[in-house]
Amino acid sequence: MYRLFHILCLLAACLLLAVSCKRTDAERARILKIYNWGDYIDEEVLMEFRDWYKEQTGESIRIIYQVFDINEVMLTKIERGHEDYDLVCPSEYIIERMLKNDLLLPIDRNFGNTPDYTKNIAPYIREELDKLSQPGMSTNDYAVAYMWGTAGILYNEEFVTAEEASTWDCLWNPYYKGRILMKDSYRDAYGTAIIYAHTKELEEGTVTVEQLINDNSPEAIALAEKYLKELKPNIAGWEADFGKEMMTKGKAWLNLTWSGDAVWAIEEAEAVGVELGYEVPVEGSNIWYDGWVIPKYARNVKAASYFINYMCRPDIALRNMDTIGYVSAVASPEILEAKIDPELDTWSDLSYFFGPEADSVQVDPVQYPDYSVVKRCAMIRDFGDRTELVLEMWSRVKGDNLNISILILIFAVFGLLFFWIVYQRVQKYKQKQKHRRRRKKLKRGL
Ligand code: N2P
Repeated sequence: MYRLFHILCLLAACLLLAVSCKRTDAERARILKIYNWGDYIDEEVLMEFRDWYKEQTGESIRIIYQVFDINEVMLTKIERGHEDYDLVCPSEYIIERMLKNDLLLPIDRNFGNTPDYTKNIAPYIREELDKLSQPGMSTNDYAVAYMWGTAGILYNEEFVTAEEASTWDCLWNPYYKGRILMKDSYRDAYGTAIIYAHTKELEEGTVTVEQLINDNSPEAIALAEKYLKELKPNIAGWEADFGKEMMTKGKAWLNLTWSGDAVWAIEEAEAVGVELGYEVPVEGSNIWYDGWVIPKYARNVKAASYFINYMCRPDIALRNMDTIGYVSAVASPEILEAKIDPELDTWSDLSYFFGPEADSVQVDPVQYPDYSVVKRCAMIRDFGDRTELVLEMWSRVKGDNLNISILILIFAVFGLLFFWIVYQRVQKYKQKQKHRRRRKKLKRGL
């Protein structure tokens, strides 16, 4: 009887657990969990997704939105699988790593009656992302590009000329000591240092930017370290997102940053009478692509795919671009039309992105780089097992490891002190006990 009662209890517990899990799943199906870069979306666009999703699917959705500033921070979370994000927005080299490590789910483009807006992505970007494909896995089945851009130099025109900013050399110029900000992004720092170290070979045409920024041999890492350490006295800070503000306020004069942040900063600075410019140095630079992916641990893949599709609607892409300053990967005629500014006195060749009719258009060259700029840039690939070595070098340059050593030293000193105090107390206690025992013995003797 007692045994039967036990079995019944166990069955009831299992049933309860199953019901509660089901309920959690059903609850989770009404949530979309997004992990994106900070300042990387128009918040109204984000909120309006709920209504659009309801219109398209008849289902309600609640959004949980979290942000990061550094690719590697996001990657660690995804690799550990502690968070069940439905959507994340890594850069191309992280997408490559995620593909290699089988961390992603393919994107289901079966949108029922809803048009497939992902077809609006520029063929140029698809081709670039395709280079990251792994055996049996095409990147474009697992990632849809969101924003893209270049790494370059944002400069204050009052203190730096466009000519000076058009070569990486300015970053090493002691005249700018303490006036330079650098993105806290190891790949941009690495690429810049290695490109600058080979200025002569690049001029002679014996190496390409692509070869250089993807050379992760111990010699290349050591060379980048040497150059970055030489540059360090000039650096006022490694920034994730405060660079734009420091530049608009005139506190820093030069910032190695991304084109979209530059667009934003140039506009903000203009409003307060500060003139900022942006150059992609003549030696060449890094061109990057961020894309939406669905991690393996996602729990609402349907809403995630719909969100990706929504992001590719030309009107939505435009609103995002206007708010954040970055360039959408969507290349539809509406976007080109909206971006043409007849007051501009520069004409760019954007045929590589918008098609042949865009070979000479008046479009902001900071946002959309001219073809000549794109040609001198290259994409940084995943460094695989060598990533750790480059990250260690980056920590040595920034001095993070020094801080860790100091911390270890502090812990060691306090630890020793603690043990010494405990040891002293134990000794005192032992002595007291000894005295007590002796006194007792003496008393007994009397
Ligand atoms: C915006 C971050 C942009 C990411 N704050 C560039 N890869």
